[in-house]
Amino acid sequence: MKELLIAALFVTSTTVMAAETRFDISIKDHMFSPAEITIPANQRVKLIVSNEDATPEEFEGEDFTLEKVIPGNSKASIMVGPFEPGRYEFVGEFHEDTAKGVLIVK
Ligand SMILES: [Cu+2]
Repeated sequence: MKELLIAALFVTSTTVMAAETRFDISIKDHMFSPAEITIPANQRVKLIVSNEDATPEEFEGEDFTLEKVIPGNSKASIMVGPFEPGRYEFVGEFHEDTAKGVLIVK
């Protein structure tokens, strides 16, 4: 778990270059939508994670190393990969009972 202050420095603008491979995920009622995202193997992709809840959430990889706190009502740009084909689970660490998701890498 990272300090909110530090994490806030990593929350970037959502301006995205057209050439980037980008996937949008939202958090609402402490659940990810979509909860399954299919991404291409062997390339770095950008996840735009929009936290629509008023409370902060921490996007945390279960099967990969990544932690980022997303303050309430804000968006974060998160780079993941490159991954081998497979399933890579992630959670919202602050609400792990409901905030679960998986990257399907093909
Ligand atoms: Cu953590």
